[in-house]
Amino acid sequence: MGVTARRILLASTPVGPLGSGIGGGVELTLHNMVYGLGLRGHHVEVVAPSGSLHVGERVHQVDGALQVSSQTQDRDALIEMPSGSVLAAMWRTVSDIQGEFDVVINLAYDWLPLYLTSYLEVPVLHLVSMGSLNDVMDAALADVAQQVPGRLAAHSLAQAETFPDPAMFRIVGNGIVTERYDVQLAADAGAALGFVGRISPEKGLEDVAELSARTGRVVRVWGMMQDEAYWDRIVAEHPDARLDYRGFLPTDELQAEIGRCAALVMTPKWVEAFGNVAIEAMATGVPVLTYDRGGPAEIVVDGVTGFVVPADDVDALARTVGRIDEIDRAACRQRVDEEYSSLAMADRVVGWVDDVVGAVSVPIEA
Ligand code: HBI
Repeated sequence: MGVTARRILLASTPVGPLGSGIGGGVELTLHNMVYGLGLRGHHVEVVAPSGSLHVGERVHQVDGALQVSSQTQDRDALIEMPSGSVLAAMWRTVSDIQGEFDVVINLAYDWLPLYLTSYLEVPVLHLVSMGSLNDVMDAALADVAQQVPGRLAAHSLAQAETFPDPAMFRIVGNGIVTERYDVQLAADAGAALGFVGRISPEKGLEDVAELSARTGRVVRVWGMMQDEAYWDRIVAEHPDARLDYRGFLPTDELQAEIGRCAALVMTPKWVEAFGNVAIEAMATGVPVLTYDRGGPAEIVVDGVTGFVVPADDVDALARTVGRIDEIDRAACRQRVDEEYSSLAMADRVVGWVDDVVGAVSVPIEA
């Protein structure tokens, strides 16, 4: 019997058009879901702010004022809806076309889609992209969990645990298009370490500088220079650190550069909901040295695909640098192929959809 073809509508983030990079990890997640679900024979369309790149069978491009990022809000921030809101217009489109779909999966970290969940005929699922940020969102998520259980998913247990009731969330991990990553089974002897992430305080670059100073290893740093003052302060405070800032690279170039590193270092100071860079590095065969905090600590298999040390313990991190050669780089890639490929993620998403939508919709011919 053929696989049941699902007609899936993905509602993107309202903070920026697809391809602008403003949506950060959500863009990577959406692209990967479209690719994996398409590979499995499902019909996927997207609703996104106008100016978005084409992706999937069709992108419904919606005009309107972009939403302010939740990350800039504090805990008691009120929900802001700009006049001419693109988010409101996106969900008017969702409502207009809902009859053509078996399910809508929302990727926006916003109040409106949550509130609309029980007012649409089509089942709406929410893949929550960040940890708990403010009280209004926490309450809206709790309302959805109470009204229609089973509709919320998170990328990692650590992310779910930032909310009052972690049990509200199904954990679905994440995935990347592994075909875009070339595994490099050997690094140059004494090769540099790598760091990938926005240059911003929550990424803990001061610990990376400390690590470089203690081990004498060069750390190549890739990422958008979001906070120049922060960077300058770190360089000034760590004269012995050997940090080699290499700017922001698109995925295809970045993966080739990461693949030449001896290991990727992750020193998150906040709870990363997932940590896509960990699976991107492992996909190129590169072990990951990370703090036991957030998503990366659930991705790295300690001693197999890298090492997990107590959070903020730079000494422990420095000791793992001397153990990098214990890791089989092929095992890093294998772990990604098994757990974090587009198909593995798509299968977890379809399993979630099946549990919510249940009955068969349109069988694909065998
Ligand atoms: N803020 N309001 C809002 N909505 C989003 O969907 C959103 C955001 N801030 C950041 C963000 N999405 C993504 O960059 C992260 O979820 C990865």
